[in-house]
Amino acid sequence: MTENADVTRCGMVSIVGRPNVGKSTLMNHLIGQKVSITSRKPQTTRHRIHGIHTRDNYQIVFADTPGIHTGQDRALNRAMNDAAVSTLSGVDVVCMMVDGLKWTAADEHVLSLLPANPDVPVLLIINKVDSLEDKAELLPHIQSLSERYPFEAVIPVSALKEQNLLELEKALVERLPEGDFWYDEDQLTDRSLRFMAAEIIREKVVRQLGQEVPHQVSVEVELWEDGPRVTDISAAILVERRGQKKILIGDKGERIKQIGTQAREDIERLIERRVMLNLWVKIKAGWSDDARALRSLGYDE
Ligand code: GDP
Ligand code: K
Ligand code: MG
Repeated sequence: MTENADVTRCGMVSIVGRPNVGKSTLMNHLIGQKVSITSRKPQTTRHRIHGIHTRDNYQIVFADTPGIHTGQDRALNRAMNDAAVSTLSGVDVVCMMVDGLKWTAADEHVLSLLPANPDVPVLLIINKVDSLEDKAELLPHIQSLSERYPFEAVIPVSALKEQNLLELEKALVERLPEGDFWYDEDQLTDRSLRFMAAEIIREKVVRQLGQEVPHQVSVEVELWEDGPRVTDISAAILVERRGQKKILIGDKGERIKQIGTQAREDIERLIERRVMLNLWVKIKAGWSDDARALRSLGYDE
């Protein structure tokens, strides 16, 4: 296989599975201890945390699902449901992880949450192969699970003993889209999420306007405040000219309102919190200081 050194790949991978199959262990061993320490802080469980694994020409962003580890109480099913469903959308690859040859009702439940007609690759990771008593049983097990769901690939690993992790990485990377890295190469986890929020807003601007406003549009998140119930975000959409600003705002602010609504919905999905999004349009060139808050978009309390 010849690799073009200039091509980079970057995308998001979510790993779903019942508690204790080894999801966190895999993240730790791929990314490093720092992420696991960070993600164990209780306050981080409110947000989706991303673990970032960067090599020369690829960056795998793992979507961690803290909600899936919430213990044995009656809320477990619901928590698993919520966490799994939220990480099944908007990612590039989905992995279901199981523990060796074990198959429980909770595994069955996770399997039932996988999309019937997946539009992204779904892989099966069979973890803890180091502790298998009878390795001959692995193949029939893989075959029977493959009959249950159209997994694109089945990859046996040991997260703890770091067995077959390179093959897993390879399987993930080849399914990621080509693109620039989202994060700095030395960043292990994403705490601010500002960059992705800005990208979401920019995406909505571009989608709303098509060719009318060329790509000089940039977005700057100016304020991000996590309140007890709502995250307050103010962002400036920076354009070159007064005419572009007018187009962006639209008739009676209709366009900027739509951009704000769409962006807010996506940001809420990303950070799993309610968001009050305040958008401004500013002219980059700087001769005008008439930027002002156009609308305050968000939930009515
Ligand atoms: P999670 O709940 O899915 O995040 O599971 P954890 O990562 O917390 O792992 C649960 C338990 O399984 C821990 O005691 C791990 O040490 C153990 N474990 C994880 N991966 C492996 C593995 O590859 N082999 C073995 N033998 N144990 C593992
Ligand atoms: K655990
Ligand atoms: Mg865990």
